[in-house]
Amino acid sequence: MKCLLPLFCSPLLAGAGFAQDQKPNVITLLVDDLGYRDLGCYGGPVKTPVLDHLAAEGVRFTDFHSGAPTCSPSRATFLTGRQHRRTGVYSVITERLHRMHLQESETTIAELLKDNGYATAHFGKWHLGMPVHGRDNPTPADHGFDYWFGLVNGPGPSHRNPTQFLRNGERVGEMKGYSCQLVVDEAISWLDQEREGGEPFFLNLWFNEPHAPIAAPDEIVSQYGALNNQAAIYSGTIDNTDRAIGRLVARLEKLGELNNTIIIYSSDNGSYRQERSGELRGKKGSLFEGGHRVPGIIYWKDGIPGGRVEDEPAGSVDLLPTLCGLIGIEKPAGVHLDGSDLAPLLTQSGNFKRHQPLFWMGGSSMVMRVGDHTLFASSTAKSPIDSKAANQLTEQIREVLGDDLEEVLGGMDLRSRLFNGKLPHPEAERLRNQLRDMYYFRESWIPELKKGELGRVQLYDLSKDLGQQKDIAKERPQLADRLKEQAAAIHRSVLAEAPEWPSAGEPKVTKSPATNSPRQPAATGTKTPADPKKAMAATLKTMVDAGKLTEKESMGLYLAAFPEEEERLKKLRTSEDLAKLIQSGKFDSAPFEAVDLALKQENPKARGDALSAAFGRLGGGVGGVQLDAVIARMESLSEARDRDFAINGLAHGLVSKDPEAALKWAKAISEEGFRNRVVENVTRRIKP
Ligand SMILES: [Ca+2]
Repeated sequence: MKCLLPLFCSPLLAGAGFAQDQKPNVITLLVDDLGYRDLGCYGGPVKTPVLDHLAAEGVRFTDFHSGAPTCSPSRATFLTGRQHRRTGVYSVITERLHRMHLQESETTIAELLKDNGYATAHFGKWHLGMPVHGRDNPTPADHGFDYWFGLVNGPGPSHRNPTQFLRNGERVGEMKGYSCQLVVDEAISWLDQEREGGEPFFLNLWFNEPHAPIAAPDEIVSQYGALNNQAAIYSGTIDNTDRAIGRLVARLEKLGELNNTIIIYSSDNGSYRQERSGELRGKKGSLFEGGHRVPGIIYWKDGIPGGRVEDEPAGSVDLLPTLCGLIGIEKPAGVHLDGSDLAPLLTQSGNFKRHQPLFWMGGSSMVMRVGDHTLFASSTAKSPIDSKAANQLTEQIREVLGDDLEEVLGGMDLRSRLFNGKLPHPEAERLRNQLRDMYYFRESWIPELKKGELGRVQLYDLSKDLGQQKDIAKERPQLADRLKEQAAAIHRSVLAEAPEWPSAGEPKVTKSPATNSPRQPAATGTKTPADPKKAMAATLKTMVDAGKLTEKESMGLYLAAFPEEEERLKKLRTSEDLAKLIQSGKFDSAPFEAVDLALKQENPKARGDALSAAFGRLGGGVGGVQLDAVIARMESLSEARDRDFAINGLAHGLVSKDPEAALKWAKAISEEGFRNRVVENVTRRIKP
């Protein structure tokens, strides 16, 4: 990193702000799930010399906040300067379940800058809705980006050799390297080749790192611990991203653009690793500080006096109005902006005054920040989440993971682990998906949410209690009441403007899915096709759309029933999970041979996967094997654990063969013990 030092040594040019003839370029760098105590300059354990230098030469905020404690809503606020619910984004978006997306009517930073003569480009994760799963969602191009190289959400299968990138809507295919480096490669190549000379540019780089599933080069990970240590890999992804940003900064300098570029760095929410929130309470997903207090660095050599640490509370909600202030352009007309213009603070050219308190919303709760105080208020809207059922599912997952639990957790608590990355165990992963679906926001809940008023409150004084341990609402009733009234007015204003989305249970197909959607073996139309393959595909598609199966499960079931389809589907090369299944060779032998093959596996996970797959195939009726013979083979398994996998696979197979008849078949099993367990498993699959 020594080569970077000279970059930061040029003297501050005359006068701060507004004096440039040439409008400044803008680069926003957003990382995914990085916590308050990750970066070197924020007292974290990761070596981040590039960001440390940007912070040292710019303004480093100590009290900076993402727009929400989770991805999609935070990103909606980042681009619009508005509370995400006003923009249509209530919660994390999954197109499979949701119609919601960043509404096309919103004015984004990209549109604003484009209207003011900027060339605009987006690189990396999007997660604001894409035209996949039959949705008719706008793309980054519809939100003001001339060029985009992006992702619906994750890079798949991890940060290493990602497969999910799209370039201007076209699938790119598997790429070699790490996501952060590829995102920067593309940005550099855009700078070198795509932009027309002369006009200022806006680059929006939204990195995947350090969101799970994680991967970083061994030589970097080894600086933080063992190569299989999750915390070390996590740190490695942040270090790797710092190096990638270093390459971009170096290129800007080479192009002579660095000093007149506003560079903004932040994270979309807190870390999923509690220790990386430092002394803050909560982490990703929480409305406590650990969920949304994140690094915030703003650098502009020519326009912002640097070398400052700023304690004023601020956040990514302020970015759009701040860019308007710094560049000297008009804010979008007729739009309520929740953020304030930080330019007077940054350029030291006047007094900064926030026009409305910072606040965050999630589920049916709201948090507002005024001075040193944070007020928590829960809405009277009734939550649709069945927490008892959720707890039961969590316990089931714990049981299924058994002895593998510690390894799977990798130092995280179970609940956090369940919301961050797949589980390397088919039954546990199925249960995890079921649990996750329970927590997904349901658009059908919006009318109830809109009816809700603010109810119970908690009050914390951050000046004395940064860890938010002591609720002082009862000690300071007048303050609590006054703040609650203020919060209630904001709450009403947001929900009055927030759009309603029709429930997504009946997907409306108005546009072909984009090329990144794993091409499912699905038929369209409502008529039941006569072809058994198409019929099964249609049934599976319905179950996936209804959230009863994951895509991976549906693909596995389809192949279990029609193994001859492997070659054809392999050629499509559209699903990493499918490729993995095929490469495993589990479907390449006859059903009973596959069982024998599975039992030769010593690795417990591989053995379980293979047994599940083999019995799935048998249950799906491959080779016309009678159910009695399948049960006999299952009974002959001596290990209880093996039988569990077999039962799970068989239930899969039965449901795949004919979801309607699966229960009947299961009930026809003569051996009582197995019958009960298969029936229970089948029932869970068809009525989650
Ligand atoms: Ca995130």
